[in-house]
Amino acid sequence: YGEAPESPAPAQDWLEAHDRRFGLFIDGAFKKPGKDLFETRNPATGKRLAELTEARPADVNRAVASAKAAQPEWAALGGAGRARFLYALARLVQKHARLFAVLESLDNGKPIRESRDVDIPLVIRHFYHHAGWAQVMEAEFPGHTPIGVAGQIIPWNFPLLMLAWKIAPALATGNTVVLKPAEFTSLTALLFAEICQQAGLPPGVVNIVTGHGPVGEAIARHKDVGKLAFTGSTEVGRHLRQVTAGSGKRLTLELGGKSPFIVFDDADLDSAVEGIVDAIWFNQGQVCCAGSRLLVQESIAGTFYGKIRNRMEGLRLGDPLDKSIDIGAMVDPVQLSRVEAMVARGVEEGAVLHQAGHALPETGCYYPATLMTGVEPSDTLAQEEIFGPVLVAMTFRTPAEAVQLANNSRYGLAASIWSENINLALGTAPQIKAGVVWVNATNQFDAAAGFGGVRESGFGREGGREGILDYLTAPTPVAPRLKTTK
Ligand code: TXE
Repeated sequence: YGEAPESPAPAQDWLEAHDRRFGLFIDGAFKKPGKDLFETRNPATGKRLAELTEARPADVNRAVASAKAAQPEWAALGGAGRARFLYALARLVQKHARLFAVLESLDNGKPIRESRDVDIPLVIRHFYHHAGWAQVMEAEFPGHTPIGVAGQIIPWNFPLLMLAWKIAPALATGNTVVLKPAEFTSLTALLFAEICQQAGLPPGVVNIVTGHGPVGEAIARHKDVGKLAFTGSTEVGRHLRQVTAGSGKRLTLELGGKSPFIVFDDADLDSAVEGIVDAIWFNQGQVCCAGSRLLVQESIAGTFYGKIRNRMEGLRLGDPLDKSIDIGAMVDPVQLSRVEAMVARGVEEGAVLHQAGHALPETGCYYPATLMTGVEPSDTLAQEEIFGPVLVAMTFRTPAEAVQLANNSRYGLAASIWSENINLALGTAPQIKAGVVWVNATNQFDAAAGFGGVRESGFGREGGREGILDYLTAPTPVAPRLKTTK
């Protein structure tokens, strides 16, 4: 790929072609930009990228009405008919992969290496995978029916990937969609709307409405939305559960996490350090399943911390479009100050701060790779989601203590175990309360595997068979006919 920075030109050209002002995508067409606009900025420079429309309640009503009107015909196409569109969407994202990757990095601040090699390829895979499901839908799920209109609200940490996780299974199963991207990162969703037009997707099957929290809430409350899928903070997830209670809506929530990363004394420590890089410095730690709580066996803690600190110094932080960068910008100044405040609080509570000596750029939302040691299990740092490049370390003596510490959390999204003793690793894994447990690995995602949490990390699964079932209504059981004898 070469060493020169990736050029922002394709994304800038695309933005210019739209005069840097976007309307809502409803009923297969872009509406004129509204009167109430808000800005989306590049967090690496602070510069404005574009203005977006804040949807009004009437817009949400129109989007839902369009999705509702389109749904019966979309379902009637049958799985094979819908698969053709999902394949077309996959191929078109592939065709415009570079534009998507650059736009994502400009809007979100993530390193281009990640958007290019992780986010966008996983998006494409997700659409291909669900095209496959669509083709076998009737054979695999006889008698199941789509729910109808799916309302979908997504966060800013993996903007296009979260869109794919939501839209692909909904379309495969015959539902239609009203999706709200996060206010900080709506651009790739709007580019995706154009892709829907290019694919010839029938109007109303996908609607994209931009705006802040209240727009999401209007979707959640709408009587014609039969299913709500939300990924975001635990606080908003809890609120949406209350809002939808008693409405008969199906709900799936993918919320926060504080995932343990457990290192036993016999682990391959160098591999485990690379695991840490992926677990907590990937996407600046803004990952729901980030391995943010390091639990390390006491006898090797000193050695392991030394290795981590060494590796931290080797990480490169800076311009997200620079192809050699490991750590880009955090998404927004508010998120950055939230991380700064939590680290300051941790230091007040007695934690020891180790930060890489990166030269931080003068402008932009940058935060250095950070390790906090001397943390107690009950400390704020050990309990609250930080959602930044901050690893919080604690020690344990025995496997039982590791399990007890791992489960000492209100969350349960993911966990990672490192040991060369496969019996120890596989014996420990099922004792951990989490939606997924990785062994000698971390942050492994696949469209074929259901992803989701337990406890306050939410419920429902995205991906795989379980993800499909979350968008279907099970057939009504028919009572067996009894033979009657006269
Ligand atoms: O999340 P919000 P924020 C965590 C992470 C982060 C914190 C706050 O700890 O620091 O949450 O981030 C929409 N009704 N995660 O404030 O507000 C909102 O517009 C309906 C973890 O950005 O939950 C956006 O589209 N929708 C997480 C989406 O919800 C509402 C990823 C998420 O934003 C709404 C993001 C309302 N009342 C943050 N209020 C993960 N699990 O990966 C807001 N929204």
